Amino acid sequence: LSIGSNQGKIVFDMDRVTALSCNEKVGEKVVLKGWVERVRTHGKISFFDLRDRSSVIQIAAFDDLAAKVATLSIQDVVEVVGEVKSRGEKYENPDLATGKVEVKLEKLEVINKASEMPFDMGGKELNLELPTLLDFRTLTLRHQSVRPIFKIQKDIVEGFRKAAEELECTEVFTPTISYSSTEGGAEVFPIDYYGHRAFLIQSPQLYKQMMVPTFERVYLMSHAYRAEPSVTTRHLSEATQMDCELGFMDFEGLLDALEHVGAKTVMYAADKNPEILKQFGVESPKIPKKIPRLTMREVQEIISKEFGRDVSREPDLGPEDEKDICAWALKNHGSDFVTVTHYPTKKRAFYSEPDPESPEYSLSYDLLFRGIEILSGSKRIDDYEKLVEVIKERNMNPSDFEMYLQAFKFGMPPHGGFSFGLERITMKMLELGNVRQASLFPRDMERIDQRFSKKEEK
Ligand code: AMO
Repeated sequence: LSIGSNQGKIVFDMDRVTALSCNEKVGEKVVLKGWVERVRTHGKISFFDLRDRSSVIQIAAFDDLAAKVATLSIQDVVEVVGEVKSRGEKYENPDLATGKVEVKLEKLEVINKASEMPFDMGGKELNLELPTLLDFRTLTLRHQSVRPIFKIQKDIVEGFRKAAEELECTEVFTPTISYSSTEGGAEVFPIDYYGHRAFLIQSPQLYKQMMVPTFERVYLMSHAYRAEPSVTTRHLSEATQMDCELGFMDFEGLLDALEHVGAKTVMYAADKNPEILKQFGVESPKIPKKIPRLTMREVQEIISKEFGRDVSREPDLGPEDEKDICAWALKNHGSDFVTVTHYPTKKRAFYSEPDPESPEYSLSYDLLFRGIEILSGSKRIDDYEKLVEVIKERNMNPSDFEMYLQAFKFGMPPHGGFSFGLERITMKMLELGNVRQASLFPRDMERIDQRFSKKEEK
Protein backbone atom coordinates (compact mmCIF):
# COMPACT_ATOMS: atom_id res chain seq x y z
CA LEU A 1 0.00 0.00 0.00
CA SER A 2 1.47 3.36 -0.87
CA ILE A 3 -0.89 6.12 0.16
CA GLY A 4 0.07 9.75 0.68
CA SER A 5 3.35 11.59 0.29
CA ASN A 6 5.30 9.13 2.49
CA GLN A 7 4.61 6.27 0.11
CA GLY A 8 2.89 4.16 2.73
CA LYS A 9 5.51 4.51 5.47
CA ILE A 10 3.49 4.83 8.67
CA VAL A 11 4.97 8.17 9.65
CA PHE A 12 2.51 10.98 9.38
CA ASP A 13 4.70 13.64 10.96
CA MET A 14 8.20 13.25 9.57
CA ASP A 15 9.95 15.63 11.93
CA ARG A 16 8.36 14.54 15.17
CA VAL A 17 9.37 11.65 17.43
CA THR A 18 7.45 10.22 20.39
CA ALA A 19 8.49 10.52 24.02
CA LEU A 20 9.05 6.78 24.40
CA SER A 21 11.27 6.54 21.33
CA CYS A 22 13.72 8.96 22.99
CA ASN A 23 15.03 6.03 25.06
CA GLU A 24 16.84 4.97 21.88
CA LYS A 25 17.93 8.45 20.79
CA VAL A 26 20.55 9.59 23.32
CA GLY A 27 22.74 12.23 21.69
CA GLU A 28 20.22 12.98 18.93
CA LYS A 29 18.37 16.20 18.26
CA VAL A 30 14.60 15.63 18.32
CA VAL A 31 11.27 17.37 17.84
CA LEU A 32 8.51 16.45 20.32
CA LYS A 33 4.91 17.61 20.48
CA GLY A 34 2.46 17.14 23.32
CA TRP A 35 0.90 18.49 26.48
CA VAL A 36 2.56 20.04 29.54
CA GLU A 37 1.83 17.80 32.53
CA ARG A 38 3.91 19.33 35.29
CA VAL A 39 6.29 22.29 35.64
CA ARG A 40 9.07 22.68 38.23
CA THR A 41 11.17 25.83 38.33
CA HIS A 42 14.38 26.37 40.28
CA GLY A 43 15.63 29.80 39.14
CA LYS A 44 18.10 29.18 36.34
CA ILE A 45 16.87 25.61 35.78
CA SER A 46 13.32 24.56 34.96
CA PHE A 47 11.84 21.18 34.16
CA PHE A 48 8.56 20.15 32.66
CA ASP A 49 6.96 16.84 31.80
CA LEU A 50 5.70 16.50 28.26
CA ARG A 51 3.02 13.91 27.52
CA ASP A 52 2.21 12.47 24.14
CA ARG A 53 0.42 9.31 22.99
CA SER A 54 3.39 7.11 23.88
CA SER A 55 4.50 8.27 27.33
CA VAL A 56 5.76 11.21 29.37
CA ILE A 57 9.28 12.65 29.19
CA GLN A 58 11.17 15.22 31.22
CA ILE A 59 12.32 18.37 29.44
CA ALA A 60 15.15 20.33 31.10
CA ALA A 61 15.64 24.05 30.39
CA PHE A 62 18.39 26.46 31.40
CA ASP A 63 18.79 30.24 31.68
CA ASP A 64 16.43 32.22 29.35
CA LEU A 65 14.65 29.05 28.32
CA ALA A 66 14.14 28.18 32.00
CA ALA A 67 12.34 31.51 32.41
CA LYS A 68 10.15 30.71 29.39
CA VAL A 69 9.30 27.28 30.81
CA ALA A 70 8.27 28.98 34.05
CA THR A 71 5.49 30.76 32.12
CA LEU A 72 3.98 27.48 30.84
CA SER A 73 0.58 26.38 32.10
CA ILE A 74 -0.46 22.78 32.72
CA GLN A 75 -2.09 21.30 29.57
CA ASP A 76 -0.54 23.85 27.20
CA VAL A 77 0.06 22.20 23.83
CA VAL A 78 3.72 22.64 22.93
CA GLU A 79 6.41 21.83 20.40
CA VAL A 80 9.89 21.19 21.70
CA VAL A 81 13.25 20.96 19.97
CA GLY A 82 16.16 19.61 21.98
CA GLU A 83 18.83 17.00 22.50
CA VAL A 84 18.18 13.68 24.22
CA LYS A 85 20.57 13.24 27.14
CA SER A 86 21.20 10.40 29.51
CA ARG A 87 20.13 11.51 33.03
CA GLY A 88 22.88 9.66 34.83
CA GLU A 89 22.12 7.00 37.45
CA LYS A 90 21.62 9.50 40.28
CA TYR A 91 18.78 11.31 38.51
CA GLU A 92 16.97 8.34 37.00
CA ASN A 93 13.22 8.05 37.65
CA PRO A 94 12.20 4.37 37.85
CA ASP A 95 8.49 5.30 37.80
CA LEU A 96 8.74 6.70 34.29
CA ALA A 97 9.12 4.59 31.13
CA THR A 98 11.51 7.29 29.88
CA GLY A 99 13.11 7.76 33.31
CA LYS A 100 16.70 7.20 32.16
CA VAL A 101 16.69 10.10 29.70
CA GLU A 102 15.59 13.71 29.39
CA VAL A 103 15.56 16.29 26.62
CA LYS A 104 17.72 19.40 26.94
CA LEU A 105 15.53 22.17 25.62
CA GLU A 106 16.78 24.25 22.67
CA LYS A 107 13.52 25.68 21.34
CA LEU A 108 10.03 25.91 22.78
CA GLU A 109 6.86 26.89 20.99
CA VAL A 110 3.40 27.06 22.54
CA ILE A 111 0.98 25.77 19.91
CA ASN A 112 -2.15 26.34 22.01
CA LYS A 113 -2.41 27.78 25.47
CA ALA A 114 -4.61 26.10 28.12
CA SER A 115 -6.73 28.07 30.57
CA GLU A 116 -5.93 27.95 34.24
CA MET A 117 -6.72 24.53 35.76
CA PRO A 118 -9.78 24.42 38.05
CA PHE A 119 -7.84 22.05 40.35
CA ASP A 120 -4.35 20.64 40.74
CA MET A 121 -3.57 18.41 37.77
CA GLY A 122 0.14 18.12 38.47
CA GLY A 123 0.16 15.49 41.24
CA LYS A 124 0.24 11.70 40.99
CA GLU A 125 -3.32 11.45 42.33
CA LEU A 126 -6.40 13.49 41.55
CA ASN A 127 -8.03 14.06 44.89
CA LEU A 128 -11.48 14.96 43.62
CA GLU A 129 -15.01 13.99 44.56
CA LEU A 130 -16.75 11.94 41.86
CA PRO A 131 -19.07 14.77 40.66
CA THR A 132 -16.07 17.04 40.00
CA LEU A 133 -14.17 14.18 38.37
CA LEU A 134 -17.10 13.85 35.95
CA ASP A 135 -17.92 17.56 35.56
CA PHE A 136 -14.42 18.16 34.17
CA ARG A 137 -14.26 14.87 32.31
CA THR A 138 -12.24 16.01 29.29
CA LEU A 139 -9.57 17.21 31.70
CA THR A 140 -9.59 14.39 34.24
CA LEU A 141 -9.45 11.71 31.51
CA ARG A 142 -5.96 12.99 30.66
CA HIS A 143 -4.61 12.51 34.16
CA GLN A 144 -2.09 9.77 34.89
CA SER A 145 -4.41 8.27 37.52
CA VAL A 146 -7.37 8.05 35.08
CA ARG A 147 -5.92 7.43 31.62
CA PRO A 148 -4.67 3.89 32.48
CA ILE A 149 -8.24 2.79 33.33
CA PHE A 150 -9.11 3.15 29.67
CA LYS A 151 -5.88 1.57 28.49
CA ILE A 152 -6.72 -1.60 30.42
CA GLN A 153 -10.33 -1.36 29.23
CA LYS A 154 -9.17 -1.43 25.64
CA ASP A 155 -7.16 -4.57 26.43
CA ILE A 156 -10.19 -6.18 28.08
CA VAL A 157 -12.02 -5.68 24.77
CA GLU A 158 -9.02 -7.06 22.87
CA GLY A 159 -8.91 -10.13 25.14
CA PHE A 160 -12.65 -10.70 24.72
CA ARG A 161 -12.37 -10.42 20.97
CA LYS A 162 -9.50 -12.94 20.85
CA ALA A 163 -11.38 -15.41 23.07
CA ALA A 164 -14.58 -15.11 21.02
CA GLU A 165 -12.63 -15.63 17.81
CA GLU A 166 -11.10 -18.78 19.33
CA LEU A 167 -14.66 -20.08 19.73
CA GLU A 168 -15.09 -19.44 15.98
CA CYS A 169 -17.65 -16.71 16.53
CA THR A 170 -18.20 -14.13 13.77
CA GLU A 171 -18.29 -10.50 14.87
CA VAL A 172 -21.55 -8.72 14.05
CA PHE A 173 -22.76 -5.15 14.43
CA THR A 174 -26.32 -4.84 15.65
CA PRO A 175 -28.70 -1.88 16.00
CA THR A 176 -29.45 0.02 19.19
CA ILE A 177 -32.89 1.24 18.11
CA SER A 178 -35.54 -1.42 18.47
CA TYR A 179 -39.23 -1.94 17.79
CA SER A 180 -39.76 -3.72 21.10
CA SER A 181 -38.21 -3.59 24.54
CA THR A 182 -35.63 -6.36 24.93
CA GLU A 183 -35.39 -7.51 28.49
CA GLY A 184 -38.91 -6.46 29.51
CA GLY A 185 -39.56 -4.51 32.70
CA ALA A 186 -39.81 -0.80 33.20
CA GLU A 187 -36.18 0.14 32.66
CA VAL A 188 -36.53 1.06 29.02
CA PHE A 189 -36.01 4.38 27.24
CA PRO A 190 -38.82 4.99 24.76
CA ILE A 191 -37.97 7.22 21.81
CA ASP A 192 -39.96 9.09 19.22
CA TYR A 193 -38.97 7.54 15.91
CA TYR A 194 -40.50 9.65 13.12
CA GLY A 195 -43.70 9.74 15.12
CA HIS A 196 -43.60 5.97 15.80
CA ARG A 197 -42.96 4.33 19.15
CA ALA A 198 -39.52 2.73 19.44
CA PHE A 199 -37.00 1.91 22.18
CA LEU A 200 -33.32 2.09 22.85
CA ILE A 201 -32.18 -1.51 23.29
CA GLN A 202 -31.78 -2.75 26.86
CA SER A 203 -29.35 -5.31 25.43
CA PRO A 204 -28.42 -6.63 21.98
CA GLN A 205 -30.11 -9.89 22.99
CA LEU A 206 -32.78 -10.23 20.31
CA TYR A 207 -30.44 -9.33 17.46
CA LYS A 208 -27.67 -11.72 18.51
CA GLN A 209 -30.19 -14.56 18.69
CA MET A 210 -31.50 -13.62 15.25
CA MET A 211 -27.94 -13.95 13.94
CA VAL A 212 -27.54 -17.58 15.06
CA PRO A 213 -29.23 -19.04 11.95
CA THR A 214 -26.86 -16.92 9.82
CA PHE A 215 -23.47 -17.57 11.42
CA GLU A 216 -24.21 -20.19 14.12
CA ARG A 217 -21.76 -18.47 16.47
CA VAL A 218 -21.55 -14.71 16.84
CA TYR A 219 -20.03 -12.11 19.11
CA LEU A 220 -20.58 -8.40 19.36
CA MET A 221 -19.97 -5.28 21.34
CA SER A 222 -22.89 -2.96 21.83
CA HIS A 223 -24.12 -0.07 23.86
CA ALA A 224 -27.13 -0.96 25.98
CA TYR A 225 -29.53 1.45 27.66
CA ARG A 226 -31.28 1.00 30.96
CA ALA A 227 -33.49 3.60 32.56
CA GLU A 228 -32.10 2.63 35.97
CA PRO A 229 -34.46 4.19 38.52
CA SER A 230 -31.79 4.69 41.18
CA VAL A 231 -28.20 5.76 41.56
CA THR A 232 -25.87 2.92 42.60
CA THR A 233 -22.14 2.31 42.32
CA ARG A 234 -22.69 -0.53 39.81
CA HIS A 235 -25.32 0.75 37.39
CA LEU A 236 -24.99 2.99 34.36
CA SER A 237 -27.83 4.13 32.13
CA GLU A 238 -25.67 3.48 29.10
CA ALA A 239 -23.31 0.52 29.39
CA THR A 240 -21.14 -1.48 27.00
CA GLN A 241 -21.95 -5.15 26.64
CA MET A 242 -19.69 -7.80 25.14
CA ASP A 243 -21.85 -10.70 24.02
CA CYS A 244 -21.60 -14.17 22.52
CA GLU A 245 -24.40 -16.33 21.16
CA LEU A 246 -23.68 -19.93 20.17
CA GLY A 247 -25.77 -22.41 18.22
CA PHE A 248 -25.97 -26.17 18.88
CA MET A 249 -24.82 -25.83 22.48
CA ASP A 250 -26.01 -27.60 25.59
CA PHE A 251 -25.95 -26.10 29.08
CA GLU A 252 -22.57 -27.58 30.10
CA GLY A 253 -21.02 -26.43 26.84
CA LEU A 254 -22.27 -22.90 27.46
CA LEU A 255 -20.79 -22.86 30.96
CA ASP A 256 -17.44 -24.03 29.60
CA ALA A 257 -17.59 -21.37 26.90
CA LEU A 258 -18.38 -18.46 29.22
CA GLU A 259 -15.68 -19.47 31.70
CA HIS A 260 -13.15 -19.79 28.89
CA VAL A 261 -14.01 -16.36 27.49
CA GLY A 262 -14.17 -14.75 30.95
CA ALA A 263 -10.81 -16.14 32.07
CA LYS A 264 -9.10 -15.29 28.79
CA THR A 265 -10.54 -11.75 28.76
CA VAL A 266 -9.34 -10.73 32.21
CA MET A 267 -6.00 -12.58 32.06
CA TYR A 268 -5.13 -11.09 28.67
CA ALA A 269 -5.70 -7.57 29.99
CA ALA A 270 -3.88 -8.26 33.27
CA ASP A 271 -0.86 -9.91 31.63
CA LYS A 272 -0.52 -7.02 29.22
CA ASN A 273 -0.61 -4.34 31.91
CA PRO A 274 1.37 -5.34 35.01
CA GLU A 275 2.47 -1.73 35.53
CA ILE A 276 -1.14 -0.49 35.65
CA LEU A 277 -2.10 -3.19 38.18
CA LYS A 278 0.88 -2.09 40.27
CA GLN A 279 -0.11 1.57 40.00
CA PHE A 280 -3.63 0.74 41.26
CA GLY A 281 -2.26 -1.58 43.98
CA VAL A 282 -4.22 -4.62 42.75
CA GLU A 283 -3.21 -8.17 42.03
CA SER A 284 -3.63 -10.10 38.84
CA PRO A 285 -6.93 -12.08 38.88
CA LYS A 286 -6.76 -15.53 40.44
CA ILE A 287 -8.46 -17.99 38.14
CA PRO A 288 -8.01 -21.70 38.85
CA LYS A 289 -8.38 -24.40 36.18
CA LYS A 290 -11.71 -25.36 37.73
CA ILE A 291 -13.83 -22.31 38.49
CA PRO A 292 -16.33 -23.04 41.29
CA ARG A 293 -19.82 -23.68 39.88
CA LEU A 294 -22.80 -23.50 42.23
CA THR A 295 -26.54 -23.30 41.82
CA MET A 296 -28.19 -20.23 43.29
CA ARG A 297 -29.73 -22.38 46.03
CA GLU A 298 -26.30 -23.84 46.90
CA VAL A 299 -24.95 -20.31 47.17
CA GLN A 300 -27.77 -19.43 49.57
CA GLU A 301 -27.02 -22.50 51.70
CA ILE A 302 -23.34 -21.60 51.92
CA ILE A 303 -24.19 -18.03 52.88
CA SER A 304 -26.63 -19.15 55.56
CA LYS A 305 -24.10 -21.62 56.95
CA GLU A 306 -20.85 -19.70 56.65
CA PHE A 307 -21.98 -16.11 56.99
CA GLY A 308 -24.92 -16.53 59.35
CA ARG A 309 -27.43 -14.68 57.17
CA ASP A 310 -30.50 -16.78 56.36
CA VAL A 311 -31.16 -15.98 52.71
CA SER A 312 -32.46 -19.44 51.79
CA ARG A 313 -35.93 -18.24 50.82
CA GLU A 314 -34.88 -15.15 48.86
CA PRO A 315 -35.87 -15.28 45.17
CA ASP A 316 -32.53 -13.88 43.95
CA LEU A 317 -29.02 -13.03 45.10
CA GLY A 318 -28.45 -9.51 46.39
CA PRO A 319 -25.23 -7.46 46.25
CA GLU A 320 -24.26 -8.63 49.76
CA ASP A 321 -24.70 -12.29 48.75
CA GLU A 322 -22.50 -11.79 45.70
CA LYS A 323 -19.78 -10.29 47.89
CA ASP A 324 -19.98 -13.12 50.42
CA ILE A 325 -19.89 -15.99 47.94
CA CYS A 326 -16.92 -14.41 46.17
CA ALA A 327 -15.07 -14.14 49.49
CA TRP A 328 -15.91 -17.82 50.09
CA ALA A 329 -14.63 -18.83 46.60
CA LEU A 330 -11.38 -16.95 47.06
CA LYS A 331 -10.78 -18.51 50.47
CA ASN A 332 -11.78 -22.08 49.58
CA HIS A 333 -10.91 -22.34 45.89
CA GLY A 334 -8.35 -19.58 45.33
CA SER A 335 -10.71 -18.15 42.72
CA ASP A 336 -11.73 -14.58 41.87
CA PHE A 337 -14.48 -16.08 39.68
CA VAL A 338 -17.64 -17.94 40.73
CA THR A 339 -20.22 -19.27 38.28
CA VAL A 340 -23.76 -19.32 39.66
CA THR A 341 -26.46 -21.26 37.81
CA HIS A 342 -30.20 -22.01 37.99
CA TYR A 343 -31.77 -18.70 38.91
CA PRO A 344 -35.57 -18.77 39.31
CA THR A 345 -37.26 -18.70 35.89
CA LYS A 346 -39.50 -15.81 37.01
CA LYS A 347 -36.46 -13.68 37.79
CA ARG A 348 -34.92 -14.07 34.34
CA ALA A 349 -35.88 -12.61 30.98
CA PHE A 350 -38.57 -14.38 28.92
CA TYR A 351 -36.14 -16.04 26.48
CA SER A 352 -34.38 -18.09 29.21
CA GLU A 353 -35.10 -21.81 29.04
CA PRO A 354 -36.65 -23.38 32.15
CA ASP A 355 -34.77 -26.44 33.46
CA PRO A 356 -36.84 -29.42 32.20
CA GLU A 357 -36.15 -31.18 35.53
CA SER A 358 -37.50 -28.37 37.70
CA PRO A 359 -39.05 -25.65 35.52
CA GLU A 360 -39.26 -23.09 38.33
CA TYR A 361 -35.49 -22.75 37.87
CA SER A 362 -33.94 -21.73 34.56
CA LEU A 363 -30.89 -22.88 32.63
CA SER A 364 -29.32 -19.53 33.41
CA TYR A 365 -26.04 -18.35 34.88
CA ASP A 366 -24.12 -15.36 36.16
CA LEU A 367 -20.39 -15.02 36.46
CA LEU A 368 -19.27 -13.19 39.59
CA PHE A 369 -15.87 -11.50 39.79
CA ARG A 370 -14.44 -10.08 43.02
CA GLY A 371 -17.85 -9.59 44.57
CA ILE A 372 -20.00 -8.44 41.66
CA GLU A 373 -21.89 -9.89 38.69
CA ILE A 374 -19.96 -9.20 35.50
CA LEU A 375 -21.81 -11.59 33.18
CA SER A 376 -25.23 -13.00 32.71
CA GLY A 377 -26.73 -15.43 30.23
CA SER A 378 -28.74 -18.58 29.64
CA LYS A 379 -29.68 -21.38 27.37
CA ARG A 380 -32.57 -20.03 25.31
CA ILE A 381 -36.02 -21.25 24.46
CA ASP A 382 -35.64 -22.33 20.82
CA ASP A 383 -39.16 -23.66 20.21
CA TYR A 384 -41.34 -21.13 18.38
CA GLU A 385 -44.65 -22.09 20.03
CA LYS A 386 -43.14 -22.10 23.51
CA LEU A 387 -41.59 -18.69 22.94
CA VAL A 388 -44.89 -17.15 21.81
CA GLU A 389 -46.50 -18.63 24.89
CA VAL A 390 -44.01 -17.12 27.35
CA ILE A 391 -44.19 -13.74 25.66
CA LYS A 392 -47.96 -13.77 26.22
CA GLU A 393 -47.58 -15.07 29.78
CA ARG A 394 -45.42 -12.06 30.58
CA ASN A 395 -48.10 -9.70 29.27
CA MET A 396 -46.10 -8.74 26.21
CA ASN A 397 -47.45 -8.75 22.70
CA PRO A 398 -46.01 -11.29 20.20
CA SER A 399 -46.73 -8.83 17.38
CA ASP A 400 -44.06 -6.52 18.89
CA PHE A 401 -41.54 -9.33 18.34
CA GLU A 402 -42.44 -10.15 14.75
CA MET A 403 -38.91 -10.04 13.30
CA TYR A 404 -37.43 -11.92 16.28
CA LEU A 405 -40.05 -14.66 16.09
CA GLN A 406 -39.52 -14.99 12.35
CA ALA A 407 -36.03 -16.38 13.06
CA PHE A 408 -37.57 -19.12 15.24
CA LYS A 409 -40.27 -19.98 12.72
CA PHE A 410 -37.72 -20.84 10.06
CA GLY A 411 -35.15 -23.10 11.68
CA MET A 412 -33.60 -22.04 14.99
CA PRO A 413 -31.14 -24.52 16.55
CA PRO A 414 -30.73 -25.07 20.29
CA HIS A 415 -28.57 -22.19 21.43
CA GLY A 416 -27.51 -19.97 24.27
CA GLY A 417 -25.17 -17.15 25.10
CA PHE A 418 -23.88 -14.62 27.56
CA SER A 419 -23.03 -10.98 28.01
CA PHE A 420 -20.20 -9.28 29.89
CA GLY A 421 -20.48 -5.72 31.20
CA LEU A 422 -17.30 -3.98 30.06
CA GLU A 423 -17.38 -1.21 32.65
CA ARG A 424 -18.03 -3.69 35.47
CA ILE A 425 -15.04 -5.85 34.49
CA THR A 426 -12.85 -2.76 34.26
CA MET A 427 -14.08 -1.54 37.64
CA LYS A 428 -13.28 -4.82 39.40
CA MET A 429 -10.01 -5.38 37.56
CA LEU A 430 -8.66 -2.16 39.11
CA GLU A 431 -10.88 -2.29 42.24
CA LEU A 432 -12.42 1.11 41.48
CA GLY A 433 -15.10 2.22 43.90
CA ASN A 434 -17.69 3.21 41.29
CA VAL A 435 -18.56 1.92 37.82
CA ARG A 436 -18.72 5.54 36.61
CA GLN A 437 -14.94 5.72 36.92
CA ALA A 438 -14.76 2.96 34.28
CA SER A 439 -16.89 4.82 31.74
CA LEU A 440 -15.43 7.63 29.63
CA PHE A 441 -18.64 9.68 29.75
CA PRO A 442 -20.99 7.96 32.18
CA ARG A 443 -24.73 8.48 31.95
CA ASP A 444 -27.00 8.12 34.95
CA MET A 445 -30.28 9.60 36.11
CA GLU A 446 -28.46 12.71 37.31
CA ARG A 447 -26.35 13.54 34.26
CA ILE A 448 -25.69 13.40 30.55
CA ASP A 449 -22.19 14.93 30.51
CA GLN A 450 -23.43 17.84 32.61
CA ARG A 451 -25.45 17.45 35.76
CA PHE A 452 -29.14 18.22 35.35
CA SER A 453 -29.81 21.39 37.23
CA LYS A 454 -32.43 21.52 39.93
CA LYS A 455 -34.41 24.00 37.81
CA GLU A 456 -34.64 21.54 34.93
CA GLU A 457 -35.87 18.76 37.16
CA LYS A 458 -38.98 20.71 38.25
P1 AMO B 1 -27.85 -8.52 31.96
O1 AMO B 1 -29.01 -7.62 32.05
O2 AMO B 1 -27.50 -9.25 33.20
O3 AMO B 1 -28.09 -9.63 30.82
O4 AMO B 1 -26.60 -7.72 31.45
C1 AMO B 1 -25.39 -8.37 31.13
C2 AMO B 1 -24.21 -7.73 31.85
O5 AMO B 1 -24.11 -6.36 31.49
C3 AMO B 1 -23.73 -5.59 32.62
N1 AMO B 1 -24.78 -4.61 32.90
C4 AMO B 1 -24.59 -3.36 33.36
N2 AMO B 1 -23.47 -2.69 33.66
C5 AMO B 1 -23.58 -1.41 34.11
N3 AMO B 1 -24.77 -0.80 34.26
C6 AMO B 1 -25.93 -1.43 33.98
N4 AMO B 1 -27.08 -0.79 34.12
C7 AMO B 1 -25.87 -2.77 33.50
N5 AMO B 1 -26.79 -3.68 33.13
C8 AMO B 1 -26.11 -4.78 32.76
C9 AMO B 1 -23.53 -6.55 33.78
C10 AMO B 1 -24.36 -7.74 33.36
O6 AMO B 1 -23.88 -8.95 33.91
N6 AMO B 1 -29.39 -10.20 27.49
C11 AMO B 1 -28.77 -10.59 28.74
C12 AMO B 1 -27.50 -11.39 28.53
C13 AMO B 1 -27.69 -12.75 27.92
O7 AMO B 1 -28.61 -13.45 28.36
O8 AMO B 1 -26.90 -13.12 27.01
C14 AMO B 1 -28.48 -9.35 29.56
O9 AMO B 1 -28.47 -8.25 29.05
O10 AMO B 1 -22.16 -6.92 33.83
